[in-house]
Amino acid sequence: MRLTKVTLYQLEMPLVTPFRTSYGVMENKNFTLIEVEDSLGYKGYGELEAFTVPDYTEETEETARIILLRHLLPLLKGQEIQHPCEIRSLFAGIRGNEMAKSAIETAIWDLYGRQEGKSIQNLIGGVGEQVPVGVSIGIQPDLEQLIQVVAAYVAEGYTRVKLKIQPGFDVEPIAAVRKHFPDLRLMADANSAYTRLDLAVLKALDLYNLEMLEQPFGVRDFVDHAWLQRQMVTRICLDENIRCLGDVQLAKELGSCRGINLKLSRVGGIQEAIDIAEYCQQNDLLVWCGGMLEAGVGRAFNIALASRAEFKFPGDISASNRYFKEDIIQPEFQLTAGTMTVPTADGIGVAINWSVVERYCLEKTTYELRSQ
Ligand code: OSB
Ligand code: MG
Repeated sequence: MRLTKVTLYQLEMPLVTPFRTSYGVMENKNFTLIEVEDSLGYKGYGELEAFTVPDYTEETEETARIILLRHLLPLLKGQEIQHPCEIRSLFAGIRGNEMAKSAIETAIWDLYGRQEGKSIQNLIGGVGEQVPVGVSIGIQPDLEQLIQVVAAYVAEGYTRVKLKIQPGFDVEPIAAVRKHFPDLRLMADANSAYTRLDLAVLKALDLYNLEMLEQPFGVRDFVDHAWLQRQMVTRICLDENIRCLGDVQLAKELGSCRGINLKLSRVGGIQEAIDIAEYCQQNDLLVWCGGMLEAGVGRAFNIALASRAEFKFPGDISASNRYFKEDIIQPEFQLTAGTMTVPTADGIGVAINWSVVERYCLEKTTYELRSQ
């Protein structure tokens, strides 16, 4: 394929409920929908998932758009692409900026799938019709509301619940949820809010039969996480630390964790995500699919990825209506008996709902890739 044009749709979509983590509160999902087009007229779609504020990772939706327009798209000019697996090496000279890379890499996978008449699931080696999923729940104003929110998601059928924690909202909420839901598959995500000084609080979480404790320490703290894992029974899982396969290998060698939250946008795209999944499988790390509050296009890639055999734990992949009043795709993703159905049509297997895109679009930018 030879790409001719890339269109960026900058969107702002209100979340149905604000999402609070230890970083702060998100009320909208600001992201860019990427459309790539080739010389035969085929199109493909990807999402740029970087958040508005550089707290979760260094990239923001703005910086990632700049990297994309000034540094990544120019590398595609005049390129004859045989297969999307070539994109990673094409971008290798640009350091970091994984979410910018992933946005365009995934869009090219979608275009390739549509051209070849194959689904993303099929192209990347996924199997099965359904993937079991969980839900990630933001920090709530009080314990009563927390229990209500958990009860509502459990009633909907989510098979695993992740609670956001932070200093002052940790052992108590976990204990309360565990008391109300003795058999629930439960885990906690601290989003880097703790340090070594909080050992007593973190060790207290060992009492609640948690599936995992996600990212208690800072994003470079491989050594501190290893120190903590040696003292905790609960499986530690890394999220923010993991940007590439090398980070996973480092974590494994040091013993920093026993689980990996894998987000393809955080590791630069599908190719790197597959390598990480394979490494985790071979090295006894529990790998599972995380989320970035994606809209439908990003979600479609996550579902396809989570259908690979290495993924044996329910992902942070909830239904469209858990995030948005209306999604940018048709049909929307729905929860069926605690699972999401993997699309089987060409590419991501869902159509763009253009009236929704138009409603939430703040700005549209077109980039021409024709070489002359
Ligand atoms: O740490 O996984 C995280 C959302 C925003 C920032 C960080 C995280 C999250 C989630 C969302 O947990 C999971 C989802 O998309 O449902
Ligand atoms: Mg996390």
